Amino acid sequence: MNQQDKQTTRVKEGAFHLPGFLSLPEQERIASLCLELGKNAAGFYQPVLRSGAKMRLRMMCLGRHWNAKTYNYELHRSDVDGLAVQPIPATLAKLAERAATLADFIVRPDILLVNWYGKDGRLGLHQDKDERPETLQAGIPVVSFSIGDTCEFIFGGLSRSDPRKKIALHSGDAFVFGGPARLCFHGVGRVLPQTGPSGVWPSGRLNLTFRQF
Ligand code: MD6
Ligand code: FE
Repeated sequence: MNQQDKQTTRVKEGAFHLPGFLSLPEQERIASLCLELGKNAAGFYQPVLRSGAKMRLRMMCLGRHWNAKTYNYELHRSDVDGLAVQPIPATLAKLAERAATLADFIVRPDILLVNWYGKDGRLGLHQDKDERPETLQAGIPVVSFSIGDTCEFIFGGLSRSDPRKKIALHSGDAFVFGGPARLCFHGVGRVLPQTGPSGVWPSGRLNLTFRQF
């Protein structure tokens, strides 16, 4: 199937779900790259928030590190082990640029957050607002890829109390939000065990979010 033939579902103005954006070979390539990078010294770790709570996922930041204590981006993982962050593989950034194009956005990703959720993985309702004010103001999108088990993605509005939609994100789906949706609240509810394609990801769900600082 040609990329142009794939559907793009507008969830709200500026927010797009691209089911099946990644082919199975692309998912396999991304998964093995993330596993490889994740085994390096500056690989996966479990972030601890400023409240002292452990996040219910494993994380690896590429390009820049997201500090879970200060919510700032930095070149060394000062809240973890002080190691320098690994770069974003150019092939992955290109794929994210292509997804953004399908949603009529332009992004040059220089940050990639890789999240690995186990069966009890969760991500509370939040806004992505730690990038540069210019980036947020311009509505430059975040592009997300899902690989492995399906999750319940929760997508709300600009206020925490706005109504929310639940969207199932399957292995290979992309989700893009920018423009007027850039600061919408969102989170990850349940991860549905054993729902991913066999042999692509060891267990649970892998999520990649590409951002421009
Ligand atoms: C996740 N994603 O899907 C978490 N943020 O595991 C996010 O928090 C996210 O999917 C910004 C834009 C797209 C996302
Ligand atoms: Fe987010």
